[in-house]
Amino acid sequence: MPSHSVDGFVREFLHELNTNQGVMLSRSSANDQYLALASTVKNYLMARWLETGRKTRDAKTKTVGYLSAEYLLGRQLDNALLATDLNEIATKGLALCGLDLATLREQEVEPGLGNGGLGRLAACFIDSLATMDVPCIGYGIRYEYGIFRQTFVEGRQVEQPDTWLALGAPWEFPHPEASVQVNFGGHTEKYVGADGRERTRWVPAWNVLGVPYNYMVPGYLNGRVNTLRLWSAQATKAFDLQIFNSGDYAQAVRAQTFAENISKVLYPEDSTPQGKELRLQQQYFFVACSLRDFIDQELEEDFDLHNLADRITYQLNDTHPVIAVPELMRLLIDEHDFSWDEAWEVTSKCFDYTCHTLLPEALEVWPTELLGRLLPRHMEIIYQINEQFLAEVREAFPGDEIRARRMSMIAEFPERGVRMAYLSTVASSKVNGVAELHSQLLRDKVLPDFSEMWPEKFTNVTNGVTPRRFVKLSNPKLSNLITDAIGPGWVTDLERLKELEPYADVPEFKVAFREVKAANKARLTALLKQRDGIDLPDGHLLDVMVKRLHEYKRQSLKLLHIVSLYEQVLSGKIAAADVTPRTVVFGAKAAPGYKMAKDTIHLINMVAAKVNSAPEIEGRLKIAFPANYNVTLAEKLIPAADLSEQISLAGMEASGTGNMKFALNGALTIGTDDGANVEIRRLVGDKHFFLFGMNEPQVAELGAKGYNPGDYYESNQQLKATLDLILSGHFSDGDPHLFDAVVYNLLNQDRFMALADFDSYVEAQGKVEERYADEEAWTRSAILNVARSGYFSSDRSMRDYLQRIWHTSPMI
Ligand code: 26V
Repeated sequence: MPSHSVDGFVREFLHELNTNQGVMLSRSSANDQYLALASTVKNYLMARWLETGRKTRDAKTKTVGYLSAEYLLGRQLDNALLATDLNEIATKGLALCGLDLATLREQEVEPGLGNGGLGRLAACFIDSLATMDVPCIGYGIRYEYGIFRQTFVEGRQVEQPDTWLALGAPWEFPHPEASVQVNFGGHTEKYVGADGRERTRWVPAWNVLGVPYNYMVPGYLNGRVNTLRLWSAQATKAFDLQIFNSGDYAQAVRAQTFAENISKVLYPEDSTPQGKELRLQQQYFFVACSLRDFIDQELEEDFDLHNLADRITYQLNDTHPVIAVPELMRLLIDEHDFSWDEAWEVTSKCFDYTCHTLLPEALEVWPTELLGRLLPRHMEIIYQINEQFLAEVREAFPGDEIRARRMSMIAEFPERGVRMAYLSTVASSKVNGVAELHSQLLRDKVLPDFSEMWPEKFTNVTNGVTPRRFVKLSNPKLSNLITDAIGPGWVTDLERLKELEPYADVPEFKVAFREVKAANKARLTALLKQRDGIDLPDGHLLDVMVKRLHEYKRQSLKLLHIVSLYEQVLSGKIAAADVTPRTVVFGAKAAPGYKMAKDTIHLINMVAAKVNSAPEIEGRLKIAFPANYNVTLAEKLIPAADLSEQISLAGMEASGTGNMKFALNGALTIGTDDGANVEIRRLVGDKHFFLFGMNEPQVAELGAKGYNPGDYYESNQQLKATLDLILSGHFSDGDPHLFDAVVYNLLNQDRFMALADFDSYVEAQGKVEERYADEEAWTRSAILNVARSGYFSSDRSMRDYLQRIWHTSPMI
């Protein structure tokens, strides 16, 4: 390992600059310098990485195989510097070279290989496992283009490709020599083996290569470096041969492109599965590579696969990787001569499933026509698993044929399709939701028959977030304040934040806490100015709603609140001087095909243009909507926030993880009784959380009774005035119909009951303003939010999975 000294660091850095980038310092670009710096830091991690691999292989313990189609990693450099404790040395060393670490950091384009919560959770989990010294391999896809870059053109979202690899990819280690072949299409044949047993042979029609790219996953100051292995698709030799033989060069090159398309781009939809063939190809591609990789590369050559479950436990991050189940069956039966029962015995011990949603339309169902065409052998195996499972159902519930049909993995309407959540549930040892309420609703509403049949299969693991990235790295000033008060142990033992509780009543601490918040706001102000040309006013309550744009998350409710305040000032119902100075920050990407979400973004931007320049408001209300919300921006935004908006319709947000990040950074939450909000409120205390709106049973009741949003419009004058102002064309340059789709959707349908919760929301915002006016009381609440949120560390989530699901433990 290079030496932990400034001199040693400088030597290493200049060496990398000269030999890797091939430039001398005086001629190097900022990108050269960033790439050399990344290589330098990697060198410090290398020995630990190799040693981790050796140690884990030798110990022959159980590894966690985290299977996820998404990893929303965020920038790597800072995290690597933190894990190696090199920040200070790097700062000094670079300064000796006349360079500034902060400038080089800005060069990095974050790997945005995920859509939102689910992908970010995967990134937090692998960070925690490394920090807790648990062997884990994260498996996924190396998308050439991650989540699109969002820009606004005249207030409308426009998507640009995310070219995260364009300027070099210093964090990855490709291993083409360890490529894996993946087959697709064709048909199956029956034949009789040498032992007289009937066998099946899959005769595929085409194949691609999966090339593994390894990424380091460093634990925090503990010497462990786990691996994230992402697969990239490449054409196989067969394609090259075609080029050689067929003479149709152009056709052959097109075929090559076809193969490489598989890992080309992340699908930006995260709620309505499009049933696209390419997406199914992606899912099978990375899962087939990952299973083969573990067996071939990680296990001893003579390992008896009957004992596979002793060495790996696969976690299915939603249903996206569940095709791994029939794939493992196929490997064991067709390639390793297992009987069906032997194969099922092993397979059913290897998988556990996490569900991340409750929206019925987000549950994946693959048409049998498509699945059968792309993966004929897997389709057969799924039918057979289903048959075996339905026999079990009939035995457990004799005569209840309706139930058996309900529980079938094969849906008959609107077309024949495989219900991937059912397959996941049947094949898994444990099924978990991601917050207490969500797990309960999963049992009661999504999978009631299954939880009745196997009550012990269902469990909850409440999500968490990594305190390394989302406190220590993103909020260094708060981190120092905490460490000064209670010592540094909290970074890996977040429940110790409890020790801060008494400080909520210590005047000097409260002053220092406010200074931290003010400094974080100043940092954000500078960033938004430079990044987006946005001016954040001083002294405002900073009210932040950042998350994917979805109707169920109700960005429209937040918008109605702003428009309502604005309308009251315009119409003279309240004086501008009586409005609490407030800046609302939105950050949100909409799926490119999600019209309502895109219209909502447009509306927010149009309202912003009007409100921000209205002289009547006297600068007391401001909307900021920086484009392209991502992990990098979150790290600056969250530490600056006063108020965290978590306002989904109760029963819709599985957990939320942004809510946890805000609380840990000293923002107060205004939120519904939904997802992990329930647990946040219970832990931080009622008084320090602004609850509003219907709870889940009330939502269900109103839905059953028949919800009519028009009633709320007619009976609530302020709500009416607010919607009428939008309908008048006030925000749409006089075109009164521009936002008809959004407004009439609220008035006529309002599936997520924003109008029903409007009054209660506005009332709760009143309480926010009251508390904010009392600086001491607000600070006290904010400190208590930090002190009482230690439970939401992803280290705790990982401990729960280890004990209750994976039955394994850290390496000693
Ligand atoms: C679903 C789909 C559906 C098919 C099209 C592609 C696609 C891609 C991703 C997803 C997953 C969406 C589910 C999701 O992200 N759920 C979020 O998971 C978070 C972590 O558990 C949780 O905090 C959020 O409440 C939940 O919405």
